[in-house]
Amino acid sequence: MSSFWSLLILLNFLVIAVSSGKTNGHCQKGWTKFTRPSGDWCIKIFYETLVTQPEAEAKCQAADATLSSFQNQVESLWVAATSVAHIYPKTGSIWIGAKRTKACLKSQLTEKCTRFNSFEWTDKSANGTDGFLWDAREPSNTRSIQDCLIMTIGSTGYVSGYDIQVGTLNDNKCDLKLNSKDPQQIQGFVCGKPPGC
Ligand SMILES: [Ca+2]
Repeated sequence: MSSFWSLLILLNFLVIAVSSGKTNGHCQKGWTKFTRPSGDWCIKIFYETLVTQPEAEAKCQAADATLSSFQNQVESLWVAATSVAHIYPKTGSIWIGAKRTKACLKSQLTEKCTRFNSFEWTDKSANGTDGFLWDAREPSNTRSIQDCLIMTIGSTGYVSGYDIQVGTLNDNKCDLKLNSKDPQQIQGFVCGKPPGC
């Protein structure tokens, strides 16, 4: 675990170094800048339990933002590291901006519906598939109702009771509400917006 934490601390410094460099626009205080092929993007994690995905999206929009997608694993690692440091020693999940594609509604993983086309980013900024770091058995689309996306958060490799690796993605139902004793309970959501908004 010590090397895990060292990596996360290093990554945080790296992101701070990158985000404090010269760029086109500035993110508001409390938002962290990432540079994407489509332009700069500001991300902030909000911590709140018992929010559904539509509620999280509405809360992001109230901050002139939207649920943030992941351009790549620098962004997803940063979200994993920052949120685990905030909720530790608790574990849980964070909503991110992605939806099951129309073509793969009701579908489990097949030759046609893969890890790279079963979901699409919704923040209108991220593109490609580098940000899809799935748990080994996800997206499972259990009971064919898992149309939204969470990242599993924790410091122990796997969240207790669930065989899901921390820092990886898992599809789940959009109105997911787990009680406070559930190790996978929603602990927050990631919002994103362009600089200057
Ligand atoms: Ca799942």
